[in-house]
Amino acid sequence: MERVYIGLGSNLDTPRQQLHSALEALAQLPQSHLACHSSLYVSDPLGPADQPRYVNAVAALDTELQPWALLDALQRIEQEQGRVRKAERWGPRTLDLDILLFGERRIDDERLTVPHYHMHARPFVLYPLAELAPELVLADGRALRELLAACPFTGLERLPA
Ligand code: A4P
Ligand code: MG
Repeated sequence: MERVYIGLGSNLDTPRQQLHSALEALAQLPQSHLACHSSLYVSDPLGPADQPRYVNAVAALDTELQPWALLDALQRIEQEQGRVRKAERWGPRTLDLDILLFGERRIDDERLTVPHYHMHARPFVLYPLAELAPELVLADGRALRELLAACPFTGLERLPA
């Protein structure tokens, strides 16, 4: 079993409902156990500003799946929830599921970059992750606490449970 952290994001078609459905789908994954998830956060869009605000969260999954099998499963969930991949980078989406961390592994191939390349400076990733694992230290030795200290809680709003 390895502990995986998954970032969830949506800014189209009732984003909160998208995240709740995605969490239910994560709980159904084979060879896996959904351990817990953070609160939901409303966040200002990073990238093109002419898109709705996002709802973001982080989930902790314990899994026997290999990273690429997990990625397949996450992309299937995105598809089932109506994700249409567009050319525009960082554009609006019904559901985005990113593998943030996969145990201590470091992966860099044509399909997967783990740790996720932008997580270190994104408040909508770091603050929810800190709810689940405040003492976390990344494989590169950086402590989550240090990353948080350099990442102001701005453009972010934690939703009540
Ligand atoms: N891929 C590589 N590494 C990973 C990984 N660790 N987890 C590859 C998941 N996928 C990974 O993904 C493109 C390819 O990345 C996949 O085919 C997979 O093989 P995608 O989901 O089709 O593309 P994307 O998400 O549009 O691109 P990208 O660059 O991953 O965007 P981000 O970084 O996910 O940003 N603002 C707020 N407030 N909240 C957000 O959640 N999200 C984005 C998307 C922009 N602005 C945002 C938010
Ligand atoms: Mg993505």
